[in-house]
Amino acid sequence: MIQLASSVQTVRGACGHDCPDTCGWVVEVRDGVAQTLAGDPTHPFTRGTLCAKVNHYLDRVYHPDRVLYPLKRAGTKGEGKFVRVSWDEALADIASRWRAIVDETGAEAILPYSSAGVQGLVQEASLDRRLFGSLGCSALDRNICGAVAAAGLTSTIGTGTGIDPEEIVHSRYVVLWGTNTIVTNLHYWPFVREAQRRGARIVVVDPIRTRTAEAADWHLQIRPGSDAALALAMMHVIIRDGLVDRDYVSQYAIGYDALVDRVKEYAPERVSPTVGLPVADIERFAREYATIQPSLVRPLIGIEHHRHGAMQFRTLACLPVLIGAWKHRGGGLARSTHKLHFAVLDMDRVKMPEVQKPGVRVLNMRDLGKDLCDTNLRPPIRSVIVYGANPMVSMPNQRRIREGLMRDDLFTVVHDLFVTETALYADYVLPATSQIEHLDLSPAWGHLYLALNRPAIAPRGESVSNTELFRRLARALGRTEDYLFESDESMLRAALASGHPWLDGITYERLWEEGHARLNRPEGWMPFANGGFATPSGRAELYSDALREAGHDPLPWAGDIPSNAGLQLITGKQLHFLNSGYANMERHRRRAGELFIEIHADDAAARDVASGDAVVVRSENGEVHAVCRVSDRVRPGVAWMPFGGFADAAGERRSVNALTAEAPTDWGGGSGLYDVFVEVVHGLSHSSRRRRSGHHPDNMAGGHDAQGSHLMGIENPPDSGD
Ligand SMILES: Nc1nc2c(c(=O)[nH]1)N[C@H]1C(S)=C(S)[C@@H](COP(=O)(O)OP(=O)(O)OC[C@H]3O[C@@H](n4cnc5c(=O)[nH]c(N)nc54)[C@H](O)[C@@H]3O)O[C@H]1N2
Ligand SMILES: Nc1nc2c(c(=O)[nH]1)N[C@H]1C(S)=C(S)[C@@H](COP(=O)(O)OP(=O)(O)OC[C@H]3O[C@@H](n4cnc5c(=O)[nH]c(N)nc54)[C@H](O)[C@@H]3O)O[C@H]1N2
Ligand SMILES: [Mo]
Repeated sequence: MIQLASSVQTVRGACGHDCPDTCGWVVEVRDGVAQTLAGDPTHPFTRGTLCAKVNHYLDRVYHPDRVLYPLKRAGTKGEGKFVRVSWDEALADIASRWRAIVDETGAEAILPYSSAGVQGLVQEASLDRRLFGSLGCSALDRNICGAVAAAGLTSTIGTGTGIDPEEIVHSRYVVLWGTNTIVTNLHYWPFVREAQRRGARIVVVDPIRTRTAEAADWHLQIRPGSDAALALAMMHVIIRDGLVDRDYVSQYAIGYDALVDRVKEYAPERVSPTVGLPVADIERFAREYATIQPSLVRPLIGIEHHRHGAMQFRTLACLPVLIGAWKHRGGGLARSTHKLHFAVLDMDRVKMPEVQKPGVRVLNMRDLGKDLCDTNLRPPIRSVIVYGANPMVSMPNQRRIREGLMRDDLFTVVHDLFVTETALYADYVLPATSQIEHLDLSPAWGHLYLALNRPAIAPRGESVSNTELFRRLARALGRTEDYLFESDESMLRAALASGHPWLDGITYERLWEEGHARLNRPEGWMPFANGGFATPSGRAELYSDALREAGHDPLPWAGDIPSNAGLQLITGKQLHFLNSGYANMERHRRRAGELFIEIHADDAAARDVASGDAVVVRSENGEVHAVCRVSDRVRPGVAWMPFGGFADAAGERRSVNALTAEAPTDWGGGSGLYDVFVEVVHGLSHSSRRRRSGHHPDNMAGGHDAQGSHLMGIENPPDSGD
């Protein structure tokens, strides 16, 4: 620690939120109390600024509603009445309930349910995998985010990642394809701007005119779910006009001739109504993309939440192959860097697959409601422990999840910092530490900097980190194996000791001193400049036997694009919330405003609703109350609602996932969250719900939250929202 004054210390850490930026931060602590938390100016990605949420992270740490002690349910499930109990009492009760379940129905009746609420090497997934894995509990397919994108890309290029995203500055044509960089990946924006400054054209493909689309050089407002059709039309033009890199394709790809046949069906004239773009735009986009090199496709996850999500990503991945974009520095495709970190760290040493019982059943996280309510499931789920996740808000079919969590015979434990929408249904709520109260190593999915998160203050109240919780549970269950009690530091050191050259010189001690280090990717690293795709054939697979064998179309395909009488509802990330988080904080709720739905003027007129009207939004699965916003950010036939932990206007904490269904994707195990169609009708208290004006539609930062926005290269910070 750097000693500033006798009792003031500064401690470096890293943000643990589920976000590609994984910012480095510096916490100033006086007498054991954190005074300030600011972006680390030495971190090349963070550049000294945080974001509209984490600027207020200390308000979360010291929030009066923090759960500081174990709580036991005192009312009915969902009612939110709890009493404080000791850790000993809670642990003893949980252990005895679990022992009984294991004896009666086997450990598979217990479902550990976690997501990426805390991202980090040991807090996200380590001792839990060892404990629950060795008990033989049901395993969880954690595929709601990124897995479908990765699976789709992998079928074409053998990986879900691509070039180092920082290489974008060498690109001359950048396609932000289904990603809202300014809102979800803010610290990447300066790199996009730098590319633009050096002459790159920035194109956004998104059905919504997001802040990012507004800031780009060109916005292609595509129909949702039709990206593969657009990519196929581009390939049609590229092939028709002789813009294929024949050398690259013949050396490093397979299936070219089959692709040529396939794209014949996708002439721009035919595709235009499907994608909702003029023929001239498709032609121009294809030609610019192919001829202005290096060109870069940058998707994150927006496209994957559709029933053909994997096929869409697989199809996108054909584009840079066809034009040989991988040969140019800054060219190709750049998506999550998750794999680059986790491939070099020794993750087996952390998760210890060898102690995990093989052959246990695997349940998909998106199916939580379905599985909890399934009376035919053998064994039934009799207990669920939720940590780092808030499925009542974030998983599809909220009504069914609630129905499941209401079951009298379900024993539910939730470990979190707050009594979340999910924790309301718990038998026990156990207090979790915040990121400034525990140790972790923080790999990033948006860049190559690996950071060490050092605890800056002691755990508040009786809160414990995830790893400490699992040690306590193991002890309460009478387990004695050393591997269940390994310290955080020991696991982190072991993970760093993989011997991988990209980790050379990146030691625990160095990270302790410097806070972060960039993986040693070689200067000018271009993973596929000379082929080397990790597919079954070793080449980029424009035609895939593996897909054919798995029962999918072996060639890129547009999919059957959903259509329906209603409005297709896209729900997306927003500035003031981090997934379900921050909705419990007054200032963030105020800035985000009431739950709203944006629809186009034509659709509003057809339904006789106007901006400010209270409306009920209905799908086949459920309904939520919202305020109507008539907006030209959306195209006719498409509606947008913000995803997050809102209390809906009826005050029932219904989230947008009250409208969605479990609907699996083609492959990759995700959910077609955005394939839902809704209707909008007048709500009850119509006149009383006239909206205040002044909220920017994209929840863009303003006022104090815009702090540092000039550094991010965002001009004209919009209105403040309050
Ligand atoms: N402020 C903030 N930042 C966040 C988060 C947050 O909640 N708040 N969440 C974090 C998480 S967990 C994630 S995964 C990332 C996600 O980061 P992104 O992938 O950038 O964000 P999303 O909002 O999921 O989707 C991106 C865009 O995809 C568009 N989209 C939807 N359907 C389609 C389609 O069919 N085609 C095309 N072309 N575009 C489509 C949406 O309109 C949206 O603008 O953000 C992270 N960062
Ligand atoms: N309709 C719709 N649904 C979506 C999406 C969408 O765009 N639209 N996006 C999807 C995506 S991309 C994602 S990633 C998921 C996110 O879904 P979740 O992962 O369920 O959402 P989070 O809000 O990130 O939940 C994290 C929880 O972890 C808690 N937490 C934070 N730190 C710790 C810790 O150290 N220990 C413990 N025990 N708990 C901690 C937080 O307080 C919070 O309650 O939602 C998905 N659902
Ligand atoms: Mo996500």
